[in-house]
Amino acid sequence: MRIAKASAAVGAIVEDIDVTRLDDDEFAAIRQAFLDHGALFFREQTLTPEAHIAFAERWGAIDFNRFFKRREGYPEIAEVLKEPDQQLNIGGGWHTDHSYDEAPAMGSILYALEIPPSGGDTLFAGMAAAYDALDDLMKERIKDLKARHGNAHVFGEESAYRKAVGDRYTNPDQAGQTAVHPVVLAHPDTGAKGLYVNPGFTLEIVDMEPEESRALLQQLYDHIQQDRFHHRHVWREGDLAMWDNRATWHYALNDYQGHRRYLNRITIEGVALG
Ligand SMILES: O=C(O)CCC(=O)C(=O)O
Ligand SMILES: [Fe+2]
Repeated sequence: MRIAKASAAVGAIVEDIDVTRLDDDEFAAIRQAFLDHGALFFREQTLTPEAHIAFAERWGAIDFNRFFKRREGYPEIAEVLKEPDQQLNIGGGWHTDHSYDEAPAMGSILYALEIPPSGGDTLFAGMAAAYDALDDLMKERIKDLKARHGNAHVFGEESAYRKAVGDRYTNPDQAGQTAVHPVVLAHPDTGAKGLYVNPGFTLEIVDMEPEESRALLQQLYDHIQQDRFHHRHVWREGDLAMWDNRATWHYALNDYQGHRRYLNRITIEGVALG
């Protein structure tokens, strides 16, 4: 097994390993790499849905996503799909999965079944590196702040985006819950500090005037959006990507109109943050 850093701020590429046959030592090394790098990219995996589920279960209980269409016969698996005639993709903006939940999914495990001939890369951003690079004044300003996250604007009945995504999303009636989390998160496993707000689901800073809240969030987003905190994953079929939702953002680029892109995602349960 070879593990190599993918970029300065986030991710590692793992080669020469079959995730369906990891012994306990190899799994422990992979778990450590996951905590160190925030995202792992395994090349050349051949996974049945059963093997994908079995690998996911080594990390913890599966968090059954309620808004993505599920793979037929496998409720554990969410389909991340764009057909050639569809315009909108899923995850086409910076976000982290499930931050609207009280106990957001710890990680997401995404397996590439069909990748367009070019395009369809996914960007990742490292939240610990972004936090570390803030100046002391900003660190002081945000250290005790909390933010509210929600999902109605994405998955709810009234969401124009959900309507445009069509039947790839389900259960709009179950959208609407919100959750409050620290803006600066001490990672539940490593204690490393990272930013935990995202453009996809963060609604506002709690107890702050809307104008000021918007401006502060935008300032943090502008900071995180610098290339130096990113890794761009260029997918191959058979890639398995796994990211820590408490330590990263991701963004699926939508630059492959007319082609099919199909991946399977399993999310792993996380803990309440705070
Ligand atoms: O399609 C991708 O690369 C990622 C989509 C996404 O946001 C997700 O699966 O959580
Ligand atoms: Fe996502």
